[in-house]
Amino acid sequence: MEDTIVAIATSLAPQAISIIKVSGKDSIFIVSKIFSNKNLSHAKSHSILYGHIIDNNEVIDEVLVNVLKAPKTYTKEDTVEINAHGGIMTTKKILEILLKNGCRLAEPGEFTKRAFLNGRINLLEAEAVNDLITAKTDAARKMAINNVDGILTKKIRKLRDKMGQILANIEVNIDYPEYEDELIVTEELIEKNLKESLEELETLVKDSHNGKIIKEGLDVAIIGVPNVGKSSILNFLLDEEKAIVTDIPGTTRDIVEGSITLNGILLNFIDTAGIRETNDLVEKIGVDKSKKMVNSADLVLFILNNNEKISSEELDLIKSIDISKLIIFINKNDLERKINLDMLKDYDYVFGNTKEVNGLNKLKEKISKKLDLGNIVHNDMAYLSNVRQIDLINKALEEIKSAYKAYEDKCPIDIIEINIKGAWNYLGELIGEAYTDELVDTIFSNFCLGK
Ligand SMILES: Nc1nc2c(ncn2[C@@H]2O[C@H](COP(=O)(O)OP(=O)(O)OP(=O)(O)O)[C@@H](O)[C@H]2O)c(=O)[nH]1
Ligand SMILES: [Mg+2]
Repeated sequence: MEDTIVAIATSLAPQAISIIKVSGKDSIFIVSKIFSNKNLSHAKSHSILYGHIIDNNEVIDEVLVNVLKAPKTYTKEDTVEINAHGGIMTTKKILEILLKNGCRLAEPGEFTKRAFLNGRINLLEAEAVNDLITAKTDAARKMAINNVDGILTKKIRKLRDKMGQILANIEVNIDYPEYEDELIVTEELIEKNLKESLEELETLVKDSHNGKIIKEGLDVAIIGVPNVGKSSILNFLLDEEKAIVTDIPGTTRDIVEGSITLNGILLNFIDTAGIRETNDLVEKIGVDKSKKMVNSADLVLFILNNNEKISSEELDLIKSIDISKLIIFINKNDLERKINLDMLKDYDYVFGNTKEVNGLNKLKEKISKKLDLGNIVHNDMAYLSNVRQIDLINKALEEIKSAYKAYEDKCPIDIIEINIKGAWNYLGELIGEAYTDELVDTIFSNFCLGK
């Protein structure tokens, strides 16, 4: 935190403008050393100055410099942003000169890490900054900006305060047992606040499941025996000739992936090798991968051929798939129906072919329904979404469940207190009220350089 750090904030490519960011106590002093115009310490905060970057009397670039004085900056430190002509060589050269003049190269995410350590943002908001940068869909972007803006933090803080209120009351009770009135108030408060906390935590856990889906999307595996049209379906869904299609069974050997957005959610379709017994080593590896995909995918599209009877191998495969994540698509319905539908009487299925949109649109509707995609994206989404957050909120929920049970079982108040304190601590960890250096390093190392 003592060092003045520098990084290229824009990508290294030929582009209109590139920005080199400097933050730390010496940033204004260091940039002044290489700036032609004037001593930047006299510049007004949040002003833009025109001039040149000079190194050993050589003009390196014509630039605009933003001077941002602490504390109203991203990091809460003095910050200077150099807007240079966007060439790769120019940008690298300015970075090199700044390093030579006393800056240290920033680590990934170090600017945001400083914003957190200097108390401008909390851990949830910092994580949301990264989510915003890496958002792959509009819904993911919306959720991230809501979290950057602190909507989620407010929810968590309010809930934590509620627990804090009970804890304070219990303390008074333990310290001054002679105040009987206080005991009655405490019991009423525990009952009410615990119930509310329980409900709110349950909603947060449920929503976090959606948060994860919005951020990461869902995997949909396309499974079936060879030649039923799996790769044709992938290409049709993606509207792109991504996978090779031939009439030779066993064409697809390795997995082929591509994604589309449906109801605002990113669906990652995975085309797989047709499953069959084979002595071909390469195909065998592909078939093993297909089988693994059945287990790891969020949804399985099992493809059958309308023009052929269902084999016992196909039926065994269908039976092995968890029905809650199974959709059966009977492809090639432009050809004569030879499929024995009586074998599918326990299942729901959709007909279609890859020559016309009708059936495949029905398939998309079915996918959307099965995954309940229509109910995931809202305008006011502010959900927990990463593993760390989901783990902590689940732990807090468990503590409050135990506290509520202890209350119902009429356990001594200090037993209940232990559980509430546990939940209160987990929520503190969630927003970064309590943290370890290791955790902070891990979180920010996932950021990109210059953020
Ligand atoms: N008539 C008809 N032919 C289709 C349809 N869909 C695919 N085909 C044909 O079926 C053959 C196999 O298609 P693929 O998409 O390669 O089948 P696959 O399931 O990926 O096959 P493998 O990769 O070998 O497992 C090709 O000749 C396609 O043109 C369809 O809806 N109707
Ligand atoms: Mg294929």
